[in-house]
Amino acid sequence: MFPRDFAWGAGTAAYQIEGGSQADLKGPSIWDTFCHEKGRVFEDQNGDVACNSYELWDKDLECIHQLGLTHYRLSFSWARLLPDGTTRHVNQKGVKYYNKVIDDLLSSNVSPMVTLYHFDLPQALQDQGGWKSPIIAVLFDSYAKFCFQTFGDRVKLWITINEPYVCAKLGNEDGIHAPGIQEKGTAAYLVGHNMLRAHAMAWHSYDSVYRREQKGEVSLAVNSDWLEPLRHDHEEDIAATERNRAFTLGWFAWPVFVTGDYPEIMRCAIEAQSIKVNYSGASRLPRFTSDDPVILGTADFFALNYYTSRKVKPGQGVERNICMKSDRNVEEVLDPSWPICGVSWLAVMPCGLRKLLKYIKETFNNPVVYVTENGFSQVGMLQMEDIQRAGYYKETILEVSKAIQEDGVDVRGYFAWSLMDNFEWADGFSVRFGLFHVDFSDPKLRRTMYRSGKEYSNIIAEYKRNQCK
Ligand code: PNW
Repeated sequence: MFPRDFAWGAGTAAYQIEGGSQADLKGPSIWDTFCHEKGRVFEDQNGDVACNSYELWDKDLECIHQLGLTHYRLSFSWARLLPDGTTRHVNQKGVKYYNKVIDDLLSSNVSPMVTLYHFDLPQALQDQGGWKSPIIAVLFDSYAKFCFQTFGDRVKLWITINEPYVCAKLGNEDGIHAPGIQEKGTAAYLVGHNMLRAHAMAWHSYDSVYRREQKGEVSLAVNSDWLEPLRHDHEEDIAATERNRAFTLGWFAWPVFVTGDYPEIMRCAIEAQSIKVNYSGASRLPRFTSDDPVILGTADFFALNYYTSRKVKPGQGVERNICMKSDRNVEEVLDPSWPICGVSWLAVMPCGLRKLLKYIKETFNNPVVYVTENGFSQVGMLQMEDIQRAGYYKETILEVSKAIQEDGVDVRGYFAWSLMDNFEWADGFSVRFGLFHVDFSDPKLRRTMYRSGKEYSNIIAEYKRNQCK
């Protein structure tokens, strides 16, 4: 059972679906650049066309209607709206495009949730240092204010930044996402820091300038696996789990929801490692100063992206170089009984989501929660009758209802990832997360509902029937 006005959604991100990468004055983003470098993405694929939602938005809207969604989560392409990243030049065609999307949604009773930043920094800003440069917070705030001003009369749910953890680590430590930087043990912390500063500035702008009139809500979307000790009675495994939580969910949620600063466990681990390897530079995990915006309290709800679960034990601690891996010093283990769905990292544990929701309630002072992403992928042979994925959705959504009913977690919505198959970052089109199949070999990019999509639409329809009673 789900509460009244529960949000039933599905999500997408601009670079993953839109295409139109050079249409109508759009500026390039770091993902445009990254994909066109050899060897970055599976088979050197790119998002130049993707699902071509820039031209085929009508088709997306049909999918949304077919599912019966009450909410749709999309992201704005910063460089489509502001080609050089600044408000000096506004691309009116971009404004027109998102206006149409929003208006079409609202006229069919679907509420938009808009993410301002989903991995695609304007290249012009990367050229000036990107997220490593402190000035980015001011530029992001200008972009955010522009969006609140232009679309906030109709958009009431905002996500500033999607998955700062993934941006910081995959983009700047591992180098497997754009901008492809591998400055181990330093850049990711700096990027994360500036993302928190940028998020907080935008939240404060909304709070002081727009909230009273627009009456919306603003948060950032954090991703987290459910983590538990490999051996529940082993001190080291318990400590490793705590440490792992501090370096993932805690890195961003702790400053915003608990103290305004990073988890102490995280700072201590990084400092200790710096000493151990005689690192002489300044503190690698930056400090917030009185010049920074206040971070604590800058979220009107908790936006959680959940995919999978891990068991945790201490790492080997043998790395001699500065890197996040040695700071964190944990090893993640998969329970062999958890089925893998599609990509190798996605071990399915529906009850992990329930446990994580309960943990969030207890750790972050019982916030309003939206599950802003959850999903399962397909790789290899196409399966339209994806019974397994359909089953996972059903089970996972049941776990969300238990979190609400039995654990008292204040969950207000669930967004499946993703509305349709799309450009899955470094995996290109080889990994399919859609509730709709997209035929990328067909010039019309036909969308067809999977069995899992039918399952989800049935769940939503049943909910709506119960509401009417
Ligand atoms: C999320 N990982 O990213 C993103 O928000 C989506 O854009 C993406 O399509 C979706 O999850 C599925 O991957 C992630 O390596 C990227 O653990 C990578 C990981 C997790 C989430």
